[in-house]
Amino acid sequence: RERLDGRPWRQRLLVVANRLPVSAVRRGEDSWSLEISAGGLVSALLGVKEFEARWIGWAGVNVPDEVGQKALTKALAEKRCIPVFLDEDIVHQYYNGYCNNILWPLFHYLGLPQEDRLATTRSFQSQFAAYKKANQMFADVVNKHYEEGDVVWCHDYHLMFLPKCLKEYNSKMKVGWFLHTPFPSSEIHRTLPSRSELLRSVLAADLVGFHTYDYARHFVSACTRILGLEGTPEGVEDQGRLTRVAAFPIGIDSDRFIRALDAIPVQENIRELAERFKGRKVMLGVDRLDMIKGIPQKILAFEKFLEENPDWRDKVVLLQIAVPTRTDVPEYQKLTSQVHEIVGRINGRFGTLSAVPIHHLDRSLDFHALCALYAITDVALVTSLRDGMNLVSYEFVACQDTKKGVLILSEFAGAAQSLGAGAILVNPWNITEVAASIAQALNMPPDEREKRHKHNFAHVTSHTAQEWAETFVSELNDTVVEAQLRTRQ
Ligand code: ADQ
Repeated sequence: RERLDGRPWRQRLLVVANRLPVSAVRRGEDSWSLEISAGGLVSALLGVKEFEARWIGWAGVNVPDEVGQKALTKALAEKRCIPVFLDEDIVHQYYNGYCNNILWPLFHYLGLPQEDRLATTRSFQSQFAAYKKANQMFADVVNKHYEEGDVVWCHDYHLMFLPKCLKEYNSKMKVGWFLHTPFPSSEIHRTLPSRSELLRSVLAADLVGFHTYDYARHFVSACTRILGLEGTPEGVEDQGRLTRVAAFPIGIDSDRFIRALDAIPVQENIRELAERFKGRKVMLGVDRLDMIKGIPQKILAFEKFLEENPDWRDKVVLLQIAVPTRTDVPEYQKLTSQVHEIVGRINGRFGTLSAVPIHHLDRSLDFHALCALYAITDVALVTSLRDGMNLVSYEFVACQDTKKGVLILSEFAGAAQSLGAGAILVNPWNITEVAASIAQALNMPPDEREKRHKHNFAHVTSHTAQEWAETFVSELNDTVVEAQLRTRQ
């Protein structure tokens, strides 16, 4: 689209997500330093240049005083970010509680926490109340900054209550909602005490998007079975109003990764790593340290492989890079010690004075270091127990055009539906199967590796983050226009 004066017309896109794509550190009473932070959604939207995007979200810090809030708002404005200020109690109940203790595990098929199984428990009710309150606070900020013609794109399980709040303010607002996690089978969603309220609220959006058709289908089934509404090929219908439901598989900014491989620091890093691991095949895992990523299962499978293949013991190394997340949650602390214990045991068992089979790092890597690691890897291991999509698998493929390494990928990651033909698909719970697939990957002849890589590379470079966002927003625009036409008829 163009303006009358020939300049490109960029529609304003209000991206609403729990976290802003920056980390804020307070330097003084009225001064802040800001840094762009990593994460799936951030990586995806960084590549979108079509819209004039503004982010609305929580800055991840508690700022109780007005001076601090004003200064932070001003600093963020330069990065086109608008903060939602949440106090500590709300964050505890809404974010740590309802979002991460209830919705996150449930949507990944890990069930509800034991003490919250009964809808009547006080903690559940107060967490849900805080969730609604926080969503209302997001809605207030969106409403304040909304201008006619804007598109509002709400993200993820943190903000399922937001579409309803926004439409109550302004029924003409174009509202889309996208879920980055899986949407589970309706049988799982049924166990959630607030199941109906959340579904009804999401249905207030004009367009509801998921990574895969399966998740979209599960959502429609939940609406038909739990709410008794009608599911159509287009979406869900409620008394003549249609909410469009569809799959929009996310991608990455593949050019950014491909270009980075030519950068001098990456080239130097590649040379160093190649020298360090000379004579050994490199296997790589890059995950947030979360139970859904199946890290203990992956390491146990690697142990089984070493057990069964003594000839490979000094010829292969597994590099597991795990970024700690939610470090204040006891379950996550338990996972960290469990992983450390298994790694220690395996290194003790199979290590020699000169080398250990597993290098495990509890930290985040910068972009260039990550690209270099992806590029020198022979086999990437993605063994999520459930994963909405999994962008690590895409990033690995983007960096492998020289090496043509093999991707071992969990069938429970959304990415299995797009990269399935090129990857070796595994059930991450079956350690014997994963161990066998490691042997298959390490012994794969070059022509088969090339064929598989070509398939994946074509997919990753053509289904990009830009395309994902543009498709979603243009469909949201069309959906609203169609609905208006239908209402007029
Ligand atoms: P995540 O669960 O965060 O995202 P993923 O899609 O793999 O999972 O994205 C992780 C991002 O963080 C990648 O861009 C990766 O490069 C980066 N990252 C991970 N570990 C890192 C490390 N050690 N150092 C540096 N960077 C690291 C959620 C859903 C996914 C979904 C995305 C996007 O859980 O299923 O694919 O959103 O929708």
